[in-house]
Amino acid sequence: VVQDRRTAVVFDKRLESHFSRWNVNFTETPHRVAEILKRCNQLNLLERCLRIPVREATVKEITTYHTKAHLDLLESTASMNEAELKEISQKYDYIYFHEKSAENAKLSLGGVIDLIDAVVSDKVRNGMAIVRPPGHHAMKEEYCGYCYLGNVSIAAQLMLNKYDLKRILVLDWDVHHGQGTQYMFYDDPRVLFVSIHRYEHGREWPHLREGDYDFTGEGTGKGYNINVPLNEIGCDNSDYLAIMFNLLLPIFYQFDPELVLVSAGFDCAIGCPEGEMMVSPACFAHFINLLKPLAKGKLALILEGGYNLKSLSESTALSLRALLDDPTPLISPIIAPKNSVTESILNCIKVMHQHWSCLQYQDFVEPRKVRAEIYPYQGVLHLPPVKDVEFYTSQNRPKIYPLIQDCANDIPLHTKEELDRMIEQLVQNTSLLVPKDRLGFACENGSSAPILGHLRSKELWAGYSSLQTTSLHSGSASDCIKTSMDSILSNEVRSCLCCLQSEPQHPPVNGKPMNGNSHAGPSLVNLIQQHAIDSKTVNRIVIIDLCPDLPSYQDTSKSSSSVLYISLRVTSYENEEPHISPGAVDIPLSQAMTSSPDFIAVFLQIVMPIAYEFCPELVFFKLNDMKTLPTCMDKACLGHITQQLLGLANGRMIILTRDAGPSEETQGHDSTSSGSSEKPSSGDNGSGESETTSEAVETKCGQTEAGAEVLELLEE
Ligand code: X5A
Ligand code: ZN
Repeated sequence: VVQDRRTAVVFDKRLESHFSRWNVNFTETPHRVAEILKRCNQLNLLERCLRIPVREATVKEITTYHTKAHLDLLESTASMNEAELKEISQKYDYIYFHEKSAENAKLSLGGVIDLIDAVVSDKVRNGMAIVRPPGHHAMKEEYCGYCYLGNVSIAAQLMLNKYDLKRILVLDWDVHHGQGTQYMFYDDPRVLFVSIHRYEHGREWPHLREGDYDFTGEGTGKGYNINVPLNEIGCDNSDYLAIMFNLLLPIFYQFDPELVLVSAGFDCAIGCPEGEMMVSPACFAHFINLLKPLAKGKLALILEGGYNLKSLSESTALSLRALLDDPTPLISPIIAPKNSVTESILNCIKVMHQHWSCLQYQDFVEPRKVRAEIYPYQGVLHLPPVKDVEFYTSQNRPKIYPLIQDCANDIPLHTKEELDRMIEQLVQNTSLLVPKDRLGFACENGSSAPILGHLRSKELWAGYSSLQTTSLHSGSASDCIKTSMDSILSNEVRSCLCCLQSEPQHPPVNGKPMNGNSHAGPSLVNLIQQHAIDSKTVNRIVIIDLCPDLPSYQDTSKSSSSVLYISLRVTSYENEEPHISPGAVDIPLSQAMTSSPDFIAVFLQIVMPIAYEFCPELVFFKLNDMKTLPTCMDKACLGHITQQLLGLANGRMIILTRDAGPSEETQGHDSTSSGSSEKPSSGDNGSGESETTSEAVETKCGQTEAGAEVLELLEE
């Protein structure tokens, strides 16, 4: 039942008992989980979650990956004295043994398994395991890199077995290559393993050749192992989001997983001495927001690394908040990724495009070149092979130094003090007030629009006790838009559904009103822009228009940096030039584009980076109705991109839609909607626009369902 599904957490005091006796400064310490829990409690997050207890994993579970000898040896350390513990620790790469290590590892794994099982079996919606020791470096018969047992690899295998899953996505954003997980599923197409890691052409631990981008899986698993090597330190939000938008998310949406597991190491976060990367804590909430529509929201985060206590705890807390559907905190506008990151993305596309057709979407955008700077990857298929680099082997691998010294040789980008100050600032930002969880409705002529009745009749709101709706008083169409803006900007509601009966504002083309409509009022863009200026409360607004009424939209009025208009439209004109003006981006799509993954790829690779660069304070999402949407979009697709857009502007969004009554009445020929649509209404199968809208609204509300789940509700 919908209302019972919530966010689960796993944590336990007992997981704070093992540590390195002979190096008290060892980075993998009990303070890590203690600090995380402290921060989560400060933000009152744990009380909103369902706690799942830890328990020791069984022999049977552990030996789904590891050998019995591996387990026996681990267990034998429980009764060793300090000298013995120290001696055996030295045989492994970055491993210490404590008499509690075996217990901690088994409890941690048991908790992870139960958490993921609860997510798969629908007992909870999503969850996070705040556990240690981590697991992604543990191999079949080798402890490695603070890991003893493969938490994620074993849990994933158990889910494949128990529930006969066909597709699990494992995203490993820990800053180190998750080789333990990679080895486990290297030839298994049911598990798409993706690791983004500090690599530096093999100079970074664990120095494995197989951490590079050209290790793509083998046998039937070819194409299902993706390594994104980061070849320099200092990678930040822009670099990581470029990797997500341009490479990974399109593949994830095409893969269409049934379960998403994240090996969530926060050692790529700013200030971590191991990673020396610069991802801000709030950025993890954005990653999660972008992953949430997948797998009907079945998403579990498993803690791996993260060694700057302040940024670790903040990043983890904000991740948990994202799982709980709090509004996504704003991040600074993104910029172009570093050259080395662009090179890695291109190399990944080069080896992946034959496996993933979404990476060939270039064929569907007409003309081929939308705009040079937003479309930098055209040369991708003709890249020269990367130069051969020397990799470390177990023979010539550098000597193992105490951890802190491990990165002391590198020239830091910032001093420790500078980093600490930056983190402090970021932490303060996230404590700022977030908008209320309330949805406003504005309907043209204030009618109780059929669309609302339709939403209610489908019991879409059942179980969403926290959903607060407000009917906003409004009259004309332009009134509706202004009222919606006002109530969002005054924090009365977070987002709005704006139902119009017609398209009141036709943007003039070359100064002339369109569609034979004598209405010569201001264009939609101008109306929004003028109201933003009048209200003085918003600087940047983005309008995403999925159904521009005009064959070639061009706002000839004065352009403004305060409003960015992005339109996507299907065109039959092979060589039509896109219309680019400072305030508008027009993306013509070829009619050859027929599938949602392709559309989503275009959306992710073009619209999302531009929007994240623009950094709006308010988002307009113009859908109108199903008939005027690109036919390649199915309804789930609409829910997915709505959810993606919610990462912007703290979730402040106005959906502009047309209300033409419930679907029963709109079946067959429909004369109530805009006469300007020239597209055939094929592919709509009579489901009508109301359903489209309700799904989008549902997703937009950030309530307990992802878009795809709602779609199921709708389809009964
Ligand atoms: C889980 C994890 C890191 C080992 C680093 C060794 N392990 N330099 O982050
Ligand atoms: Zn790590």
